[in-house]
Amino acid sequence: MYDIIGDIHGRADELESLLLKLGYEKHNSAYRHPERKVIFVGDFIDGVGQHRKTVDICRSMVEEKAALAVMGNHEFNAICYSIPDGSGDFLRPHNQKNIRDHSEFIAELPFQSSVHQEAINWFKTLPLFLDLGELRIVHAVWHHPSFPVVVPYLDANNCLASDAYAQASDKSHALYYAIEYLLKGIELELPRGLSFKDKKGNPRTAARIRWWDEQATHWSNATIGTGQAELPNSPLPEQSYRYTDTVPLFVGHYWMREQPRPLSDHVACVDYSVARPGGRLVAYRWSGEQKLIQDNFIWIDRNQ
Ligand SMILES: [Mn+2]
Repeated sequence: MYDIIGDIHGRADELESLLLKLGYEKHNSAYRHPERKVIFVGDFIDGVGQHRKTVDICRSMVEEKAALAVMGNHEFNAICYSIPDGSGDFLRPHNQKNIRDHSEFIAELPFQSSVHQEAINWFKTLPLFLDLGELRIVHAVWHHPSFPVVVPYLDANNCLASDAYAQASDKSHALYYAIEYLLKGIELELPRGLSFKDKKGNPRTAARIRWWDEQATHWSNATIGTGQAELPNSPLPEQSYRYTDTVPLFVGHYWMREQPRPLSDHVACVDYSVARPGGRLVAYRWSGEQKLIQDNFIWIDRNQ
C-alpha cells in the first residue's frame, strides 16, 4: 500500500512534516512506515528551499526500500544541464534563462562538485515511469504512444540509459518528444489564428489539454491554463490523447490549486504547488482502491 507524494521542489521541512503526519518515523538514516511505502512523483528540486536535505531524505528512503520514485522534468533538466554536448556547451545549454532556472539548486550544490555529481548520479537512477500492475505513476502524462519509443533506451528498471540523453535532448529525434510528453505534458496547437496569454503575459498558440477527462472533447472545455480566452465549440483533432484505462494513475507536475481531489475516477494529480505562496505538499493515501476518492488526500495546511 502506498502514499503518493507530490512535487517537493526543495521544501524539505514540509516533506518531513507530511511524512510524520502519515505515520513515517526516522530509523537510522531513513523515514519508514511499518506497513506502507511512499511513491515520489518527481520534481525534488528547483525553487527556494533546501535541495540537499530534500534529496537526502528521498534518496535514503528509496535506498532503504521505504519508497519508490520516478523522474520529474526538473531532474531530467538538471541531468542534461550537467552533460557536455561535445562542442563547448551542455545538452541543456548554459544560457541566461537556464542558468537562472537552475540557480537555486546550483547555489546549494555547486556545479560539478562531488555533492552535485552524486545528486545527478542518483537522478539518473530514477525510472521514467512505474507500472506496478494495480497502479501507475508518471510525472506528467501516461502517454501510451510514447512507451514504444522510449523502451529501447531504457534499462530493466525503466531508467534512461546514460548514452541516450544526447538523443533525448535533440529536437530532431523521436526520443525527445516521447520524454517531453511523459515528463512535461502534451500541448496541442490551437485552431488557426487563435491565441491566449499565459500567466507571464506571453502570447501562446498551443494549450495543455485535459487528457484525463473523457468529457473534454471540444476546444471550449478541453484546455487548461488558457484563462479568459474564448475558444470555439469545435472538436479537438482526432488524434488528441486521452487516458481511458481503469488502472489508477498518479501524476505530479500541474501546479494545481484549490482543494485536492481526483481529476477523474482513475487519475489523480498530487502536485498542489508547494513552491508557490498558499500552495501545499500533498499525498494520496492509496490502499488498493480502483476508484480514487477525495477523502484520501492528505496534506498539512501552513495556516494551522
Ligand atoms: Mn514538473
